[in-house]
Amino acid sequence: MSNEIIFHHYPTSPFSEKIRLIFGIKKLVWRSVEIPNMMPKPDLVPLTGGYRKTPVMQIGADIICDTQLIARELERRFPAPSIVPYGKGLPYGLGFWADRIVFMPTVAIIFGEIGDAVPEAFKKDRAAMSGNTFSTATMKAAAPFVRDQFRAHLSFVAEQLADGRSFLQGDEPTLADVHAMMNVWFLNGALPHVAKPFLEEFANVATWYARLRAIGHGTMTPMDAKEALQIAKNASSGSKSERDPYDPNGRKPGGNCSKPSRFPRRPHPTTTCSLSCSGDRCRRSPRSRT
Ligand SMILES: N[C@@H](CCC(=O)N[C@@H](CS)C(=O)NCC(=O)O)C(=O)O
Repeated sequence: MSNEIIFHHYPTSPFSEKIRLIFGIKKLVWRSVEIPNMMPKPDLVPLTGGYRKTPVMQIGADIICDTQLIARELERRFPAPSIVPYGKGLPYGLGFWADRIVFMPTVAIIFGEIGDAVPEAFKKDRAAMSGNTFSTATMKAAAPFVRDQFRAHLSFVAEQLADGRSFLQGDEPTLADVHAMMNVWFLNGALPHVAKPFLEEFANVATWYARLRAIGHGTMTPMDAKEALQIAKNASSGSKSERDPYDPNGRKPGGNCSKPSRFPRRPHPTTTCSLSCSGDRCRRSPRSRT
Protein backbone atom coordinates (compact mmCIF):
# COMPACT_ATOMS: atom_id res chain seq x y z
CA MET A 1 0.00 0.00 0.00
CA SER A 2 1.64 3.25 -1.04
CA ASN A 3 -0.49 5.49 1.17
CA GLU A 4 0.42 3.94 4.50
CA ILE A 5 2.24 6.01 7.10
CA ILE A 6 5.93 5.10 7.21
CA PHE A 7 7.72 6.60 10.18
CA HIS A 8 11.53 6.79 10.21
CA HIS A 9 12.70 7.12 13.82
CA TYR A 10 14.50 5.41 16.70
CA PRO A 11 13.07 4.46 20.08
CA THR A 12 15.06 6.92 22.24
CA SER A 13 14.29 9.99 20.09
CA PRO A 14 12.20 12.52 22.07
CA PHE A 15 10.99 14.37 18.96
CA SER A 16 9.82 11.04 17.56
CA GLU A 17 7.93 10.38 20.79
CA LYS A 18 5.76 13.42 20.06
CA ILE A 19 4.63 11.88 16.80
CA ARG A 20 4.24 8.42 18.30
CA LEU A 21 1.89 9.99 20.85
CA ILE A 22 -0.10 11.67 18.05
CA PHE A 23 -0.40 8.24 16.41
CA GLY A 24 -1.82 7.05 19.72
CA ILE A 25 -4.26 9.96 20.13
CA LYS A 26 -5.52 9.48 16.58
CA LYS A 27 -5.41 5.66 16.87
CA LEU A 28 -3.43 5.40 13.64
CA VAL A 29 -1.93 2.35 11.98
CA TRP A 30 1.68 2.92 10.89
CA ARG A 31 4.87 1.25 9.73
CA SER A 32 8.09 1.75 11.63
CA VAL A 33 11.51 2.07 10.01
CA GLU A 34 14.22 2.24 12.63
CA ILE A 35 17.06 4.58 11.63
CA PRO A 36 20.52 5.11 13.17
CA ASN A 37 20.80 7.81 15.85
CA MET A 38 23.79 9.39 14.11
CA MET A 39 25.26 9.68 10.64
CA PRO A 40 25.68 7.89 8.30
CA LYS A 41 22.02 7.25 7.46
CA PRO A 42 22.39 5.67 4.03
CA ASP A 43 18.75 4.66 3.63
CA LEU A 44 17.25 7.91 4.96
CA VAL A 45 19.26 10.65 3.25
CA PRO A 46 18.37 9.50 -0.30
CA LEU A 47 14.70 9.89 0.67
CA THR A 48 15.03 13.31 2.26
CA GLY A 49 17.52 14.91 -0.11
CA GLY A 50 20.05 15.47 2.67
CA TYR A 51 17.93 16.16 5.77
CA ARG A 52 19.33 13.90 8.50
CA LYS A 53 17.31 14.72 11.58
CA THR A 54 14.88 12.41 13.33
CA PRO A 55 12.00 11.77 12.79
CA VAL A 56 10.85 11.78 9.17
CA MET A 57 7.43 10.68 7.95
CA GLN A 58 6.86 9.16 4.53
CA ILE A 59 3.59 8.60 2.73
CA GLY A 60 4.32 7.13 -0.70
CA ALA A 61 6.73 9.56 -2.38
CA ASP A 62 5.90 12.41 0.03
CA ILE A 63 8.60 12.85 2.65
CA ILE A 64 7.77 15.13 5.56
CA CYS A 65 10.66 16.43 7.65
CA ASP A 66 10.27 18.12 11.05
CA THR A 67 7.71 17.30 13.75
CA GLN A 68 5.79 20.57 13.28
CA LEU A 69 5.11 19.66 9.66
CA ILE A 70 4.44 16.02 10.46
CA ALA A 71 1.85 17.05 13.08
CA ARG A 72 0.16 19.36 10.55
CA GLU A 73 0.13 16.66 7.89
CA LEU A 74 -1.36 14.10 10.28
CA GLU A 75 -4.04 16.58 11.32
CA ARG A 76 -4.83 17.33 7.66
CA ARG A 77 -5.07 13.69 6.62
CA PHE A 78 -6.67 12.34 9.82
CA PRO A 79 -8.72 15.19 11.28
CA ALA A 80 -10.61 13.16 13.91
CA PRO A 81 -9.96 13.30 16.76
CA SER A 82 -8.38 16.72 16.30
CA ILE A 83 -5.16 17.54 18.15
CA VAL A 84 -5.94 21.25 17.78
CA PRO A 85 -9.68 21.42 18.69
CA TYR A 86 -9.37 24.87 20.30
CA GLY A 87 -7.37 26.54 17.52
CA LYS A 88 -3.99 25.88 15.98
CA GLY A 89 -1.84 28.93 16.67
CA LEU A 90 -1.03 28.55 20.36
CA PRO A 91 -0.39 24.79 20.32
CA TYR A 92 1.87 25.05 17.27
CA GLY A 93 3.66 28.01 18.86
CA LEU A 94 4.15 25.99 22.03
CA GLY A 95 6.28 23.61 19.98
CA PHE A 96 9.05 26.19 19.94
CA TRP A 97 8.91 26.43 23.75
CA ALA A 98 9.24 22.65 24.08
CA ASP A 99 11.78 22.16 21.28
CA ARG A 100 14.14 24.94 22.27
CA ILE A 101 13.55 26.64 25.61
CA VAL A 102 12.83 23.43 27.54
CA PHE A 103 14.78 20.98 25.37
CA MET A 104 18.15 22.70 25.82
CA PRO A 105 18.19 22.49 29.64
CA THR A 106 16.86 18.92 29.43
CA VAL A 107 19.72 17.96 27.11
CA ALA A 108 22.21 19.61 29.47
CA ILE A 109 20.81 17.78 32.51
CA ILE A 110 20.99 14.42 30.73
CA PHE A 111 24.35 14.75 29.03
CA GLY A 112 25.91 16.53 32.01
CA GLU A 113 25.10 13.36 33.92
CA ILE A 114 25.86 10.62 31.36
CA GLY A 115 28.20 12.48 29.01
CA ASP A 116 31.33 10.65 30.16
CA ALA A 117 29.79 7.35 29.09
CA VAL A 118 28.58 8.61 25.70
CA PRO A 119 30.55 7.19 22.73
CA GLU A 120 33.01 9.61 21.12
CA ALA A 121 31.39 9.00 17.71
CA PHE A 122 28.07 10.32 19.07
CA LYS A 123 29.73 13.43 20.53
CA LYS A 124 31.52 14.13 17.23
CA ASP A 125 28.29 13.64 15.31
CA ARG A 126 26.32 16.07 17.48
CA ALA A 127 29.14 18.63 17.42
CA ALA A 128 29.24 18.47 13.61
CA MET A 129 25.45 18.69 13.39
CA SER A 130 25.12 21.70 15.68
CA GLY A 131 28.33 23.51 14.79
CA ASN A 132 29.13 23.65 18.54
CA THR A 133 31.40 21.57 20.72
CA PHE A 134 29.86 18.73 22.72
CA SER A 135 31.33 19.54 26.12
CA THR A 136 30.31 17.30 29.00
CA ALA A 137 32.28 19.55 31.36
CA THR A 138 30.26 22.62 30.31
CA MET A 139 27.00 20.73 30.72
CA LYS A 140 28.07 19.44 34.15
CA ALA A 141 28.95 22.98 35.23
CA ALA A 142 25.54 24.21 34.06
CA ALA A 143 23.67 21.49 36.01
CA PRO A 144 22.34 23.66 38.87
CA PHE A 145 21.05 26.32 36.48
CA VAL A 146 19.47 23.94 34.00
CA ARG A 147 17.76 21.99 36.80
CA ASP A 148 16.25 25.29 37.99
CA GLN A 149 15.09 26.01 34.45
CA PHE A 150 13.59 22.56 33.96
CA ARG A 151 11.72 22.89 37.26
CA ALA A 152 10.37 26.33 36.34
CA HIS A 153 9.03 25.04 33.01
CA LEU A 154 7.48 22.01 34.68
CA SER A 155 5.72 24.36 37.09
CA PHE A 156 3.90 25.93 34.10
CA VAL A 157 2.48 22.51 33.28
CA ALA A 158 1.52 21.96 36.93
CA GLU A 159 -0.22 25.36 37.09
CA GLN A 160 -2.20 24.63 33.94
CA LEU A 161 -3.39 21.33 35.46
CA ALA A 162 -4.07 22.86 38.89
CA ASP A 163 -7.87 22.99 38.46
CA GLY A 164 -7.95 19.20 38.17
CA ARG A 165 -8.33 18.96 34.39
CA SER A 166 -7.10 15.77 32.75
CA PHE A 167 -5.11 17.39 29.96
CA LEU A 168 -3.64 20.84 29.38
CA GLN A 169 -6.57 22.13 27.36
CA GLY A 170 -9.38 20.16 29.02
CA ASP A 171 -10.79 16.65 28.91
CA GLU A 172 -9.01 15.42 25.79
CA PRO A 173 -5.31 15.33 24.87
CA THR A 174 -4.19 17.92 22.32
CA LEU A 175 -1.02 19.08 20.64
CA ALA A 176 -0.27 21.18 23.74
CA ASP A 177 0.09 17.95 25.76
CA VAL A 178 2.23 16.42 23.03
CA HIS A 179 4.71 19.31 23.19
CA ALA A 180 4.73 19.56 26.98
CA MET A 181 5.22 15.80 27.35
CA MET A 182 8.39 15.57 25.27
CA ASN A 183 10.98 16.73 27.79
CA VAL A 184 9.38 14.90 30.71
CA TRP A 185 9.54 11.74 28.59
CA PHE A 186 13.16 12.42 27.63
CA LEU A 187 14.38 13.02 31.19
CA ASN A 188 12.30 10.26 32.73
CA GLY A 189 13.40 7.76 30.10
CA ALA A 190 17.09 8.63 30.30
CA LEU A 191 17.43 9.31 34.04
CA PRO A 192 14.36 8.25 36.03
CA HIS A 193 16.09 8.98 39.34
CA VAL A 194 16.67 12.59 38.25
CA ALA A 195 13.10 12.99 37.00
CA LYS A 196 11.67 11.48 40.20
CA PRO A 197 12.00 14.48 42.56
CA PHE A 198 10.51 16.81 39.92
CA LEU A 199 7.54 14.49 39.47
CA GLU A 200 7.16 14.17 43.24
CA GLU A 201 7.03 17.93 43.64
CA PHE A 202 4.48 18.26 40.82
CA ALA A 203 2.27 15.26 41.50
CA ASN A 204 -0.40 16.44 39.07
CA VAL A 205 2.23 16.44 36.30
CA ALA A 206 3.13 12.85 37.19
CA THR A 207 -0.54 11.82 36.95
CA TRP A 208 -0.99 13.72 33.67
CA TYR A 209 2.17 12.11 32.28
CA ALA A 210 0.94 8.62 33.23
CA ARG A 211 -2.37 9.41 31.53
CA LEU A 212 -0.53 10.36 28.32
CA ARG A 213 1.63 7.23 28.45
CA ALA A 214 -1.51 5.10 28.74
CA ILE A 215 -2.70 6.43 25.35
CA GLY A 216 -0.04 4.37 23.60
CA HIS A 217 1.31 4.74 20.07
CA GLY A 218 -1.46 3.41 17.83
CA THR A 219 -0.79 0.22 15.88
CA MET A 220 2.72 -0.25 14.55
CA THR A 221 4.37 -2.92 12.41
CA PRO A 222 8.05 -2.78 11.45
CA MET A 223 9.25 -2.15 7.89
CA ASP A 224 12.65 -2.61 6.32
CA ALA A 225 14.35 0.63 5.21
CA LYS A 226 14.95 -0.74 1.69
CA GLU A 227 11.24 -1.45 1.29
CA ALA A 228 10.45 2.16 2.28
CA LEU A 229 12.89 3.44 -0.37
CA GLN A 230 11.30 1.21 -2.98
CA ILE A 231 7.83 2.49 -2.08
CA ALA A 232 9.02 6.09 -2.57
CA LYS A 233 10.55 5.18 -5.95
CA ASN A 234 7.37 3.54 -7.19
CA ALA A 235 4.95 6.22 -5.98
CA SER A 236 4.30 9.74 -7.19
CA SER A 237 3.97 12.80 -4.98
CA GLY A 238 0.53 14.06 -4.00
CA SER A 239 1.87 17.61 -3.45
CA LYS A 240 0.41 20.39 -5.52
CA SER A 241 2.34 23.43 -6.61
CA GLU A 242 1.16 26.47 -4.65
CA ARG A 243 2.35 30.04 -4.57
CA ASP A 244 2.60 32.07 -1.37
CA PRO A 245 1.50 35.58 -2.39
CA TYR A 246 2.89 37.04 0.86
CA ASP A 247 6.29 35.33 0.80
CA PRO A 248 8.49 38.05 2.34
CA ASN A 249 11.39 37.07 0.06
CA GLY A 250 9.38 36.93 -3.14
CA ARG A 251 10.16 33.26 -3.71
CA LYS A 252 8.14 31.38 -6.30
CA PRO A 253 7.46 27.71 -6.98
CA GLY A 254 10.17 26.32 -9.25
CA GLY A 255 12.97 28.28 -7.58
CA ASN A 256 15.95 26.83 -5.76
CA CYS A 257 14.89 25.25 -2.49
CA SER A 258 18.29 25.24 -0.75
CA LYS A 259 18.42 27.32 2.40
CA PRO A 260 21.38 29.57 3.26
CA SER A 261 21.46 28.15 6.81
CA ARG A 262 24.29 25.84 7.87
CA PHE A 263 21.78 23.13 8.70
CA PRO A 264 19.90 21.25 7.34
CA ARG A 265 22.10 20.76 4.33
CA ARG A 266 20.48 19.67 1.10
CA PRO A 267 23.21 18.21 -1.08
CA HIS A 268 20.71 17.08 -3.71
CA PRO A 269 19.31 19.80 -5.97
CA THR A 270 15.70 20.56 -5.13
CA THR A 271 13.15 23.00 -6.46
CA THR A 272 10.40 24.64 -4.50
CA CYS A 273 7.01 23.13 -5.18
CA SER A 274 4.85 25.03 -2.76
CA LEU A 275 5.45 27.76 -0.21
CA SER A 276 3.63 28.88 2.92
CA CYS A 277 4.52 30.49 6.23
CA SER A 278 4.22 27.13 8.00
CA GLY A 279 6.47 25.15 5.67
CA ASP A 280 7.80 24.67 2.17
CA ARG A 281 7.41 21.68 -0.07
CA CYS A 282 10.31 20.84 -2.34
CA ARG A 283 10.50 18.56 -5.33
CA ARG A 284 13.36 16.45 -6.56
CA SER A 285 13.54 14.57 -9.82
CA PRO A 286 12.87 10.83 -9.56
CA ARG A 287 16.52 10.20 -10.47
CA SER A 288 17.85 12.12 -7.48
CA ARG A 289 15.37 10.32 -5.23
CA THR A 290 17.21 7.03 -5.67
N1 LIG B 1 13.08 20.51 14.40
C1 LIG B 1 13.22 19.07 14.36
C2 LIG B 1 14.18 18.64 15.45
C3 LIG B 1 14.40 17.16 15.43
C4 LIG B 1 15.62 16.73 16.25
O1 LIG B 1 16.45 17.55 16.67
N2 LIG B 1 15.72 15.44 16.45
C5 LIG B 1 16.90 14.87 17.07
C6 LIG B 1 16.54 13.50 17.64
S1 LIG B 1 15.23 13.54 18.80
C7 LIG B 1 17.93 14.61 16.01
O2 LIG B 1 17.65 14.75 14.85
N3 LIG B 1 19.13 14.19 16.41
C8 LIG B 1 20.12 13.81 15.43
C9 LIG B 1 19.82 12.54 14.72
O3 LIG B 1 18.88 11.81 15.07
O4 LIG B 1 20.55 12.24 13.78
C10 LIG B 1 11.85 18.44 14.53
O5 LIG B 1 10.96 19.03 15.16
O6 LIG B 1 11.63 17.34 13.98
